[in-house]
Amino acid sequence: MTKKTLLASAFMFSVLLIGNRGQAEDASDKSLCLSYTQPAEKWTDALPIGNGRMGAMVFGGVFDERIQFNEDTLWRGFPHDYDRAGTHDHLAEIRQLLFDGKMKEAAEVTRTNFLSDPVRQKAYQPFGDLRLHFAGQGSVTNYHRELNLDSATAVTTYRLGDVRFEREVFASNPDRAVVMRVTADKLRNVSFTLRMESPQTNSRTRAIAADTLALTGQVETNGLRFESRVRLVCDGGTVTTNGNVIAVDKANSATLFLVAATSFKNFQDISADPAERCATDLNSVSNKPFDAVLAAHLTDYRSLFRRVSLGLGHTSRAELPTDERLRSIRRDGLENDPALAALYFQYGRYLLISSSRPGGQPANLQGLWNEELNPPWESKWTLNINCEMNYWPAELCNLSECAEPLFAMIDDLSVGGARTAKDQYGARGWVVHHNTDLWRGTAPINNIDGVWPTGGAWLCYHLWEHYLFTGDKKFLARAYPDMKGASLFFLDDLVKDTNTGWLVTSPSFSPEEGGLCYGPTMDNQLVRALLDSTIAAADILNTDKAFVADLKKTRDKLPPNQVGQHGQLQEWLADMDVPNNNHRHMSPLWALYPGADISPANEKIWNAAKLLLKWRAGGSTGWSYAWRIPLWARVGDGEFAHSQLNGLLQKRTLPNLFDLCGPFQIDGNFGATAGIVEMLLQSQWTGERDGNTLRIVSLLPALPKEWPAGSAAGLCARDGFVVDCAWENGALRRAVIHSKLGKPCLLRYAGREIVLKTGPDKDYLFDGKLQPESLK
Ligand code: FUC
Repeated sequence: MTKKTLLASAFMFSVLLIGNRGQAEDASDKSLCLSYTQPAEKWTDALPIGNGRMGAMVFGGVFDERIQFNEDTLWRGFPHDYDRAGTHDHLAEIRQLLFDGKMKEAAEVTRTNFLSDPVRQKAYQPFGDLRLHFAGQGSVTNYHRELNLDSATAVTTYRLGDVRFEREVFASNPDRAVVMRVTADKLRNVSFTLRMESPQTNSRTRAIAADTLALTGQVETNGLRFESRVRLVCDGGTVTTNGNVIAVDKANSATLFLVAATSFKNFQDISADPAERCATDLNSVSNKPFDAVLAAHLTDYRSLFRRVSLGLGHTSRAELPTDERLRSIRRDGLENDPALAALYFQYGRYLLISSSRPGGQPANLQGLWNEELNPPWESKWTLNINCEMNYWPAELCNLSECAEPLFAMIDDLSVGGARTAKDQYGARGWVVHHNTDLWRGTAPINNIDGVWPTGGAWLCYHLWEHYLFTGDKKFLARAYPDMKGASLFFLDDLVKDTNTGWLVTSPSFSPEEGGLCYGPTMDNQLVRALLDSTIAAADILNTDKAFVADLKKTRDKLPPNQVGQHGQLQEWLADMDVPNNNHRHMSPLWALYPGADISPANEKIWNAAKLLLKWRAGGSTGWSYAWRIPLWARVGDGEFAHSQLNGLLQKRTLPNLFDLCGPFQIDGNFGATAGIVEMLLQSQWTGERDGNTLRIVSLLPALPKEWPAGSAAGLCARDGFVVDCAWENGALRRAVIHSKLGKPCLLRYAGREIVLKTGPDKDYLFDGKLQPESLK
């Protein structure tokens, strides 16, 4: 495609988009498909589907199909609090050793006496596999496998002789099931056997009816019990059961309904009956016609997915299978396939919708997809970056509801975390360290790098951000006790640094750069953001005046961000940063992104942060590339942000577009999705105009030259704005600002700025110079 036609097609798309705000392209649009010309060989080639609670990986084998599945409450372990008796007895000693500069001794006492019991948390588990063996032989032609992000369906098609076969698989949220339909374009051609297996050693499969298999087991003694059922409904042909195998012979089509459940009720109660849960779900879904189940799935899924569209330009590479596109950008760069960046963005939204829905668990290190009994880092929730990164796109990408499982987890953590606060620190409120699991462990785990008490502060930032985006005061009233409890912990727990007089966390760690220390920059930023947002929340809710006064006093004694000898933002209280340390963690830059405290308003800190960002340079793990995208976007460098997205796709992306940390880890998918928004739209800062504080909404703040023309619709900004925009030749052409809440803002683009007063639920149209255009 020539440059001219490329621009023209982006322009056509923009016009279309502004005329249909928030509508995605037609369902058959291949720009929203991952596609392949061969079945998956490995698990990481298979295609993920999920309904927020169940996940499955579809391999698309011709004669032997495998569908590996998960349910998000199947974990090792049982209710357990992880607090070690006697930790508090060592706190004063550890603190004194740290203040005395005896870091090694402090680390030793901490390692021996201050970690959780047991020292490791529990692992997320694989549930089972459906194995289908199809009759027939001979050469296969026209093989195609795809994941359609607009319909959340994995489809496999091929021809065998003169028969065309098709399999569609999706995970329905309304029907709580994975559903698969097998069809052929000639009658009586669907014949296969079906088994259900599990890597769980204490499990067995049996037929419980002529058309139904049940897999039953228990993860460990006293652990979770689980059950999964699969039922086959055929059109024509015969269904017979032989032992624990179901055989379908000469049907016209066959539909499989798969459900799964455990005995998990909540982190303190595992007394549910998985068989009863499965029976309810299976009877409900398998009595409905396939078309009705599919229609309900599409309505539900599209109500979320179709809120946002993104076009970044299109080249002929977009016609290639996804794995070939990856190989080709590895050769010559993502700039040659901008549509792959857009696909990766929508894939991030797809993965969030598929792995995180109200009522389910939050997306863990692998979302909810896992085939290993011992997954990397137990596939837990790592709170010193990874879990939070999973939720960066939620508000920005118009998927606010998908953050609900995270908020429910924070509610849980405030319960267990209150015990840890009291037992380990003698403090009120609640605390969580750098990891948690299904049992909501809150004590410091693994080693001294687990002694990082600000996990709760970071999590609470998501509560506050949800309020900023939605203006939902009812939600804020629900979230406030968690924020208050997290703040209360720091009121009690911060200690006075004898050298400076500042109030600091101790002991702590700058993730995950040693050694044990007090008052690392990230902690100071996190606690400041927590106290600021709790003060603001109390004010909005008109409550807790005396408590707020205490919070303000403490807040003013927190260490400020500091500039060191090289002009860098310091990572620690002591000025000991090593120039060009390009550690994967960006901890001291938390207040630049995802926080918002570091802004051009404080030039000295702004420049120091930019220097540190430069030192950190490019990414290494997938998530570390991903974090660098929004950070560089915040300092307005679209080129470098794009280079990090390029690095992520070139070096840390699997054939199914899953992110690689070292092993598969989903955070990079989510972080990059949020990062792409940050290049196109920002709303983290406020400005003063005529004595009023206004939200700054910046359009195309870090547009890279690699995306000269494009359009986005349905992206969200704080204070309830939904933004569509289109650009050409690297310049804004049109924008539509939809105001949900009727708040004013300061609309900014390329050095121009206007004050926009809005009414609730109204649209405002602008041209590329921010001149108002009349509404049609
Ligand atoms: C943090 C990171 C690692 C990994 C782990 C799950 O410890 O530093 O790279 O992502 O979490």
